[in-house]
Formats: sequence, C-alpha cells, structure tokens
Amino acid sequence: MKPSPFFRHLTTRLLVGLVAIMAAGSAQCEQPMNVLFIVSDDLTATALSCYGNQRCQTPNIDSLAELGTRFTRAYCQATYCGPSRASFMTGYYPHATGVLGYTNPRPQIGDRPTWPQHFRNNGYYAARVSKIFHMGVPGGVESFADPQKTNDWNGADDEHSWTERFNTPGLEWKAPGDGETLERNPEGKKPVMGGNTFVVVEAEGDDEVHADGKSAAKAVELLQKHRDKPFWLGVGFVRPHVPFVAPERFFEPFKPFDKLALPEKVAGDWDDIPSPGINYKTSKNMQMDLRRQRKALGGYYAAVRFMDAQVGKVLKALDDNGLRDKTIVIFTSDHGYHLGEHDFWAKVSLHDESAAVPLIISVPGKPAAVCDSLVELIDLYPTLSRLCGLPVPGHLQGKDISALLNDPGQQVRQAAFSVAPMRKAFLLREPDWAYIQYNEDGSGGAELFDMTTDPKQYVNLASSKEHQATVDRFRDQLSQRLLEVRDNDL
Ligand SMILES: [Ca+2]
Repeated sequence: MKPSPFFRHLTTRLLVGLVAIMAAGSAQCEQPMNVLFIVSDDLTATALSCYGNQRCQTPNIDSLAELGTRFTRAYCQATYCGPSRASFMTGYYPHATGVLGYTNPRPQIGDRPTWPQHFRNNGYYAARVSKIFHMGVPGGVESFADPQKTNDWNGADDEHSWTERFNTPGLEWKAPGDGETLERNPEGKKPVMGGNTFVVVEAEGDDEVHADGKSAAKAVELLQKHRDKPFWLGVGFVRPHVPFVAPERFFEPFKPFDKLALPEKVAGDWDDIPSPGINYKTSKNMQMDLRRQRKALGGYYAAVRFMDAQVGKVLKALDDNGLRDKTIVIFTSDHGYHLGEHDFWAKVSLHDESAAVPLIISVPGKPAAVCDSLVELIDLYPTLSRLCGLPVPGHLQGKDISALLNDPGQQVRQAAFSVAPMRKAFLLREPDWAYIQYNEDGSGGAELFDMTTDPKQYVNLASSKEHQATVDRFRDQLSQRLLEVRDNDL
C-alpha cells in the first residue's frame, strides 16, 4: 500500500524539521572559537613574574599563565619589530619574504591571506587595536594625538587583514610628569625627548592618558560589541617599548631605583664576543652610569606593570561578557630585550634575553601546563587555524603546535631559528646549545654557548677546538635551514 499524500507530506515535513534541528545543534556545537591575540612591544620574558622575575610582579599575565600553556622556549623570528611582526602575521620567515626592515609585507605575499585575514575570509570579524604590524613608537603614537592625523598613520599595517582597525593616541614622552632622558645625557642637560631613546616619565593622571590605557578601553568595548559572533581580535600594547612612561603609581614598587639589582658585570665579558655581537645599545655607548642603568631598569619594570594592568582589563572583559570558554587567548611579545646583561640594552642581539619571547596560549577546556618544547612565533598562524577548525594554508612555514596543548611533553622541532638582519646575524637555538653566526658564510664570526652550564651566555665556545665539531654541525645546519626557508611559493 502506498502512503497517502498527507502521510508523505507529514514525513517530508518531519524529515526537514529533523535536519534543521540537527543542523542547528551541530552549528551550536561547532561555534568556532574566538581568538584574542595580545602582543606587547619589546617585552622580555625575564621581566615577568610567571617567568621567574622576583622583582617585577605581573599578576594579570600570571593569571593567564595559570590557565593556559606557558612556553619556556618560544623564539621570535627576528629580534626587532618590523620583520618579527611581518613574519608571524604572514606565516613566512623574514628570509622568505625578504621583509627585513620596517615595511608592509603585502607586496611580497600578493593575495595570500595574513593570519587575521584568513580568519576574516572564513567569516570572522577581524580587528586590531593599536600596533600589530610594525608601527613607529613613540613617533606613530604621538602623531595619533593630533586628531587631524588619526587616520593617516597606520605604520606598516596591512588594511586587507582587517574588518576594522583602531589606532590609539598617546602623549608618550610629552606626558606631563617627572621625566628624565637617560641615554647619551651624562651632563643631565638634555630635555626629555622623543625617538628611540631611553627616557623615563613618571606621568601625572590616569591610565587613559596613554595609548595602552586607551587600547585596553577600546578592546573592552569591542569584546562586548562582538561577543555573539566569531572574532579575531588583536590588541597591541606599545609598552614597555621606550619611552618608559606610565602613571606614577606604577613606579612606586621599584623605588628607590638605587636599590634595584643590575645583572652581574663580568670582567672581560666582551673579549670573546665578535664585534657585530656587541649590541647596538650598551651602557658604554649610551653613556649611562650605574644610577641611570638602575633607573632604566625601574622605568622598564614600571612600563611592564602598567602594560600588565591593561592586560588585566581585557581579560576581565572576557569574563564579564561570558567569553572565557569561547575564546583562545594568546599573550606574547614581538621579541625580547636586554636589561643590562653584558651591559647590553634593548633588542637586536640574538642572546636569549632578546631572541626568546614570553608565550602563553590559553585554550578553553585544555589543562594548564608548562611546555619546554622549542616553538616559534611563526607557529601561531597554523596552530590557531587548526584549533579553530579552519583549513591550514599549505604555504605556511611554521608548524601546527596544537598537539603540545594536549601533551606538553612532546618536542616539535630540533632547533628554533631567529635572525637579526641588520647585523646579518642568525641564531639556531637547541635545548642545550645556542649558536649565533654573523654573515651567511660565517665570516663575521660566531658564538656558541652551552646553555646547560652557561645559561647567561658568558663563555663563547666557538673558537674552542674541543667544540669545533659542534660549530661545524651548526654551520651546515644553518645553511640547510636558509635553503629550506628560501624554498617557498613566493
Ligand atoms: Ca618591538
């Protein structure tokens, strides 16, 4: 007997209804995770309490580390802003794109999507607040303070990456308060000044006098506004990049500055470092006496504390909007920073203080962990694509490290790779060894450190006969690594 038309109609309606319910249920289950990417500027992991700093407490970043996976051996791909950011945003190494300076990588990558653009192409709202690609600090931030220029100054930003982008102005070194120029100012006669120079300003007023305070407020607003649909939100904090400016209360924990302990000074420390390995900023060429060095350290720490407080506001907004269990949170920096080790200051160096970065990834539902595998910032793009269920573009040069979030005991690579193009310098970092080479053919010299016995990198073993085989192995490995990096689809 054939079913009656009414019965057939009913069956069809039921089936359609059932399919709709299943589809809705599955859409609900597979609601993609949001991405909140927080990147600080010029932040060394050694300044964070969750990475062992006893003096500079960073409770908000620590709270994220307590929930997520904290990576102890994460490395940037270049030790200054421009090429580092271009690398992790595009998924290519600096020597693949040739973006070794401070430019937008779009001409090199053509129509290949950047990390947030890939998410945008897959239905995400993608936005940045402040500095994600390279942007001058303090120059760019200052120019935003002029309302006429707010939309004119996007640095080396890539507009195709974003649904929306927001620049945040700040007074930087011009902020009213107690300021001092520390660098190349031995007579104390220079005024407080702008540019890439060591200036400390204990500022009057509240957090929102400053770009990072405004960035946190904008991020809080965006999290609330976009909480119902998938988002990739990049929040760039410009501190602790110079100038070391923050509301004055953030300086209090570090006073008197004269009581701050500087890194150990070792006689003859520079004698075994090849000349391109002496950093571009040193206590000597910056003409900073011990008082100024200690104040620079205190100023940096105050800037870190201030940035940490802004991170806290953004994390609180996740909780306030019920987003914590729907959002993967990443905290990192574009590279590290020297705070007086070897009498070096700032970035560019390929020693660990400068080439290593803090990296915390918090994924809802995954256990808190500490992971010692060597990882690279270039791994973020493929890893977050995987974690959010998006296709992982085949041309990306980083690794999907998502397995480490389930099993932090795994190792994903033998050596991390970083470069300082302005020095023609290269780093291969293994768990037990750090190898630094100047010039591709090694003609500028090399440094080899046994990181198990000499983690502060005081004894360069590159010229020792005993370690010649290790140096030879690294030199070959570096040539091979550069070949691999240059073998790409660009
Ligand atoms: Ca930077």
